[in-house]
Amino acid sequence: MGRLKASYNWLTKTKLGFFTVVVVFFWVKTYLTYITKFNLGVVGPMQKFLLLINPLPTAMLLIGIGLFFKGRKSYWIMVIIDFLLSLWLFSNILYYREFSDFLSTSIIKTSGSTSDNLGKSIAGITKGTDFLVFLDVVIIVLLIAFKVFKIDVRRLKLKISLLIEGLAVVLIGTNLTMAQKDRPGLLTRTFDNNYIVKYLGLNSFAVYDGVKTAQSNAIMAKANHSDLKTVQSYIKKNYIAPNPEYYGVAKNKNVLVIHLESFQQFLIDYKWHGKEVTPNLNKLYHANDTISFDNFFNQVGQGKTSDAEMMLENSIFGLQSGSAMSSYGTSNTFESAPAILGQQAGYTSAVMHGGAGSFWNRDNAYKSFGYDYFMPLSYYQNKKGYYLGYGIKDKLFFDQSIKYMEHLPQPFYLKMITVTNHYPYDLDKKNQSIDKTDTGDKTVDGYVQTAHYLDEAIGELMSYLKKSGLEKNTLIMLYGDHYGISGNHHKASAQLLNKDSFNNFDNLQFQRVPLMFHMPGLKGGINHTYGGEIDVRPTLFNLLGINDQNMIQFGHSLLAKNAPQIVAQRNGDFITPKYSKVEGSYYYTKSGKRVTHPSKKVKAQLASISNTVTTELSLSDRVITGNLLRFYKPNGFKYVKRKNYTYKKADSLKRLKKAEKKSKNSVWYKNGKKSTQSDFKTDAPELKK
Ligand code: GP9
Ligand code: MN
Repeated sequence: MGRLKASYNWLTKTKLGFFTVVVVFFWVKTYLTYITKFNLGVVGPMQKFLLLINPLPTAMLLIGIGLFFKGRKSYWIMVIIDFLLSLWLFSNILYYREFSDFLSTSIIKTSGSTSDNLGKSIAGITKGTDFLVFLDVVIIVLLIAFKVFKIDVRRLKLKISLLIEGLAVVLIGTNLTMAQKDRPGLLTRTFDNNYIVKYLGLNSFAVYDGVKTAQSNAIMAKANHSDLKTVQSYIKKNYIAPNPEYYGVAKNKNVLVIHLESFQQFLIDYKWHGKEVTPNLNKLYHANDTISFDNFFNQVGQGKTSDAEMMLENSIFGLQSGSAMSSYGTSNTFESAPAILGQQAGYTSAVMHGGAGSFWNRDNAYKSFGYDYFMPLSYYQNKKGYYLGYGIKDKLFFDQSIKYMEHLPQPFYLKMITVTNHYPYDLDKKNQSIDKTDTGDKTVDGYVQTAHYLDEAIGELMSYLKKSGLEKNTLIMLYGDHYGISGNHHKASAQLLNKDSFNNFDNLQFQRVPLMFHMPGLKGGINHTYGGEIDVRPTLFNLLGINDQNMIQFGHSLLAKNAPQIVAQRNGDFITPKYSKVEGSYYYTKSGKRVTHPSKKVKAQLASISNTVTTELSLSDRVITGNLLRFYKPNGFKYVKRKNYTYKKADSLKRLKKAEKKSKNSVWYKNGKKSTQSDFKTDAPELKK
């Protein structure tokens, strides 16, 4: 009894006791908010533990500021900080409800009060329970007012205040270390704000985001018109005209971009236990009306998928570290494929993806790119067993995408991002229909299984496109975004390729991914031109007959007879038909032999290629980090206004309906206003009754 009383007295009569109450209340409520208001996808004991503890250190640190003051002031400062933190929590609850993402500095700065209609709809989206985040503040104020808390006017020893703040800092460090261990690259790779909140908490996210924004703003502020001029003159000098034979052969066709997750070129025609791993893609690859590239490389850096997307939509490289789409997708000006196609040729643009909209900042970056519609996971039914890794399984994803695809006004530019063939390649039994490989490397052996699954899903989609008649007026582009088997699996890679050894040179060659353009009547064949993701947009525009001569872009049409065929890697390595550079050493691309005693001439040649590569990478970086496109409006191009875009499901679908009515040419419309859903046949076990 005495102990209890003593504790009660300590809590109510001392400043440290008061601090403890405020912090613990804040901690508990933040945790409850995490689990009831956000959808952070917490899995495993480590993530659960970090989610539980992460509100504590920053609460201690920030509310602890009050400890440095004397008398009543000290109490009120703690209460005010507590209130401000709660207000931040509250704002994030509302923002999250609309956008499944957290408030960031660039959102606040670029949205102002009108865009995203956030201001207008606040009343509409607020729920009564949201206000509970203020409950503890109210209680604490009342307890002070009714003198349950006795103000302890003594000044706390500086040593103690410092000790508490120091402890908070140590806890933040520990939290960070544990988080980085569970998720390497958490802060550098910038995949998803949800991840940072999940691991480090809402307040740490705010600080992290603020610091990052301040750093990039400083660089951006220094950039000016003359930087743009430098880039522009380089691009002009190196311009390569598209291939006239192919120019506009797909004019006004729909463009269906199929993103083959983690799909490497070696899988094409690959057999395991006598069975083709990807029969449907193989058929497409060899079809007479498919242009297939067999020396096409991914060029991604840490931003993986998002770097691929950045290059494909903009013909601008990702960054040396982090993801350009995450770090600059919200704030920068872009002149991207969907905007150009929309403005120059009346295309309706959309992305469909069975994963979280916030991943790689897609929900914001797509607006900057000018995508009319973005259908992420929230547009899809996600029943038990549907989801694997980063999104719902590909067959289920395609099946559920038909009902959106068939309503798009034509011509459309639609990107479908698959996700099942993603590390760790761990497909459920029911969906496995080919044996695992037997290298003994756990992270490698499932790869053929998920790739096979993806291929089956593509087969189902292709049948739909044929049946519904869509194939006839659609240019289908398929590409692999990046490696599936990383450079840490040399032994297993050698086994898969039936080679005696596998070195860094082999690994560079292993970065080949598919690129195919398929359209009935297209003059196809296997094209051996060397190229990379940076070249996709100019190649696509070549086929579509879109003039991109005045665009800031670093790639060239791979159909051009005089394509430069220098494929840069993000780290400065490169591949050309003759030479490859791997971690500073040169090799002959065909034989894989080291270039040991280069003649003067060869030396000069190698230096010149290296120079081209580093120049292009650094000019591209300047475009992104200096936000240089804000200084350049190509003739006839209208800047994209982010605030004109919303991807909220109800609004978007309403808008789509209106657009469809106006265009009268969607697939649904042309099918006598009947759905083509039944043309999609799937053997997905999840849908079997
Ligand atoms: C998630 C998916 C995966 O939405 O695109 O991205 P990745 O890990 O491949 O970069
Ligand atoms: Mn990817």
